[in-house]
Amino acid sequence: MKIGIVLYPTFGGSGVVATELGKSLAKNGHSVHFITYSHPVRLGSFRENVTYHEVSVSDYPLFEYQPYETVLASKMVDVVKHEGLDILHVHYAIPHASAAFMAKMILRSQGVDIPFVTTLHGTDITLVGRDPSFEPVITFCLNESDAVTAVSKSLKEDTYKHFSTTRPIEVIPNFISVPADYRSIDRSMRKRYAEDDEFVLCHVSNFRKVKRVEDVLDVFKQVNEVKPSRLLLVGDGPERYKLEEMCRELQLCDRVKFLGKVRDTQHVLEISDVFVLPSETESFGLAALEAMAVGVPVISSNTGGIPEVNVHGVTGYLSDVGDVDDMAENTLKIFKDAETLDKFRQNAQTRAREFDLDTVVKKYEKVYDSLLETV
Ligand code: GMT
Repeated sequence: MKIGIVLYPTFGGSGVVATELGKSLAKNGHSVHFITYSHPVRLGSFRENVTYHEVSVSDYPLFEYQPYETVLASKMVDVVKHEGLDILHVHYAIPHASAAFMAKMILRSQGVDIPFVTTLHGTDITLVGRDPSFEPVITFCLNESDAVTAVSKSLKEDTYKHFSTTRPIEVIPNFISVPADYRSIDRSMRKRYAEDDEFVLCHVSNFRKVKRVEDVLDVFKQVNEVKPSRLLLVGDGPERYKLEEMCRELQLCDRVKFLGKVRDTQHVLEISDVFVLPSETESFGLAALEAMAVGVPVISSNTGGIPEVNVHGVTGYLSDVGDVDDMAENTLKIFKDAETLDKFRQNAQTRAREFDLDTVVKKYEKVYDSLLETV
């Protein structure tokens, strides 16, 4: 099959899912064409069956805002026609679904029929998409997509709550390729960040308000007062200055390390004892699943799709959004003794296996197959 994948090329979850899906489809023998504005961060170098098509918007003085969506739609038309694509799969509704609809209509006028799948990832529905400045376009695109998928049951419900659509939405969760047993992971790098008797807490995100990274610092402060610990913060974004200042105020600078954007977060997760995800809303929480895959239990809020991933008292703990005292208490429960920590580690990795990459990728292939049967 020849598949066009439209995505954000950044560190964000939707881009990671789209890139890993494309890589896996290419491994399965499909011809995959990534269409976006820069080289996707998780794509890596040259690989079989993968082509990258760059969308580049020229800077004309008349435009106060560059018409990315128009250029993207034109690029889709071009790639579909000249590479002979069978299907388009767009990740994150804004503006990818409306650009896909436009491309589909242009192609139809030229006698080419192509179905497009829209995968909803979270903020395209729960935060940005439901805003009146986007809502009518998103509703229209949901209704016009040939198939719609959402990454959790919670996101599917949110979509029906916020948009007037009755179209079927299939839940296809985020996925992971679970590496070797966590006990065989080389943790020698840990020495550079923590003493043997200290615990390592970790958080990975884009440091937007919705992630509530300040709660991570509050939780860390409380935990560190009882059990000497270190905190590794991975990522960057609008809240970083504020958080660095908060660190100074809390006098935690010697214990907290801001690592910035890291391409391969797995290695940081591997040397961590607990992953903290206190988000305000989170449609799935891919970052938590990535932590669990290397045997790291999760301390999280109980919002959105997180309870579909993190099992309370088994793979970590869930607390109400903003309840940092409960999160700190739960972290200390996990750190109680070596046996308890190990049990949580084991449970986390076992649970992550339920989101196995190959099984989930087959679900997307099934969606493509069913659409191509009806063309
Ligand atoms: O977390 C973000 O803000 C990035 C965002 C994205 O679309 O790039 O992530 C969303 O999609 C991920 C992949 O499906 C989900 O695992 C994240 O939970 C979701 N983020 C939110 O809902 C806030």
